Amino acid sequence: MSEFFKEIPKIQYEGPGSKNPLAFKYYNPEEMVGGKKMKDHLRFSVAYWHSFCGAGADPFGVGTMIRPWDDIADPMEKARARVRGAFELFDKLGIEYFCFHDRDIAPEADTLTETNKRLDEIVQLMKEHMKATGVQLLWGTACLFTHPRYVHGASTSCNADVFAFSAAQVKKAMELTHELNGLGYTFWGGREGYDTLINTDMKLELENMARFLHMATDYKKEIGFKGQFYIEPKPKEPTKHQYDFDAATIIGFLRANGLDKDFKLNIEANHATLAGHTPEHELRMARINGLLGSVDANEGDLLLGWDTDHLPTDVYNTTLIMYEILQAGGFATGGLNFDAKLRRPSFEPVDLFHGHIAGMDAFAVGLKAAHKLLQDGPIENFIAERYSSYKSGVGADIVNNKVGFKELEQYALDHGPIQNGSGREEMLKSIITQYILESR
Ligand code: XLS
Ligand code: CA
Ligand code: CA
Repeated sequence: MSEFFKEIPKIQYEGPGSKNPLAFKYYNPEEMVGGKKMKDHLRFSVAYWHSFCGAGADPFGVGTMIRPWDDIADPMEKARARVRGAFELFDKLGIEYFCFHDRDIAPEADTLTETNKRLDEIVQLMKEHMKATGVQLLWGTACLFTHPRYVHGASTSCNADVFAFSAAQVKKAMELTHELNGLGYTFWGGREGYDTLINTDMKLELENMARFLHMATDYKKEIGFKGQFYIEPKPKEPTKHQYDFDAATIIGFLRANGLDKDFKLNIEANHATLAGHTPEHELRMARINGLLGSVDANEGDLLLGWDTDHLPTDVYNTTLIMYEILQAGGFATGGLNFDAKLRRPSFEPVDLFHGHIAGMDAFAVGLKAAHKLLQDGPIENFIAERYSSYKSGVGADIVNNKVGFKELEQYALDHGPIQNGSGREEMLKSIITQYILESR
């Protein structure tokens, strides 16, 4: 199956001693970690948009990426070639899931009818490849942000015609996802936000966003789509203020609008840092609220203030991400979707492989370290001890709701000086470093 990436062999696990850049050093798909195969813990997915469509353009220059289908002029012929190229890459990397936006897989035509026809054709082609390879769709989504009609947003647009068109587009994208047995469907609020409040009816926009999600939930039931709905937080970019700012904001929004039973969160690492949080903060917030669904596995560049979507290589991050995933009991429908792109100067096809190998190895290290940390329990034991004052005495009375301000005042009056213990952050970080280095 070497049509496009002819020079690239199937990527094998060669172990930490290998010097072969086109081999895994740590990701060993069949290796058992805590009774489960590494590949089943990690559930890697490729993002169609970055890997097969993104050209590497930036505000100062045109695209640089060289892709094997570049010379194909006809847009539908190119779309078909991309499908074949995508499945070749999945096979060579041993990746079993992928994600796409409707517009990634088939170019928009002049009319909605013609656009949908194009989508149907590509989806049939994908279906054949999925059947032949066993690769699954982790989630589908609709691109409600590229076309100029979405200049003011989609479900939060000031223009009702745009709301209607967005509904039509999401309806079709849900049908396609259903047709492909997608495990999930993601709502990322592309331009659902605002640039300035002096031209914005924030109340109506938020109400319309909730209406839109209710319509989607109704339609999901109507067509019998059993996949998981996700909302993906992001604080800014493209609009200055995105309504789905962060996990806490979305959880509040879902609950306020009676939608929390129908959605989980898709947490993207780079979006977390844009919101002023760590990825593990966002995952923890979702987890403790029972809403952790899936992960867009990438990382930002902390020296830059925008969504750089790097392939993840920081093993400290991957460890803390996997720590949250394992504590949530692992992925149910979700996975680690590499919503990540190559740097503009990394423009050769082989870089797609180097980038994914780097991300997969980094998550393999993170998985093993996180698993061992949870097995041995140095962090959980420390936390349990740190909060042990709530296990008995006045602490137990507080958490069992047995006391109020008057009883607590009496307690404070009756007791001597307060003694606190150290938080031991440095000691704990040193333990994590040790686990990362030793768990390889
Ligand atoms: C953009 C988002 C987007 C979603 C899917 O920043 O990450 O790619 O994941 O629409
Ligand atoms: Ca994303
Ligand atoms: Ca991003």
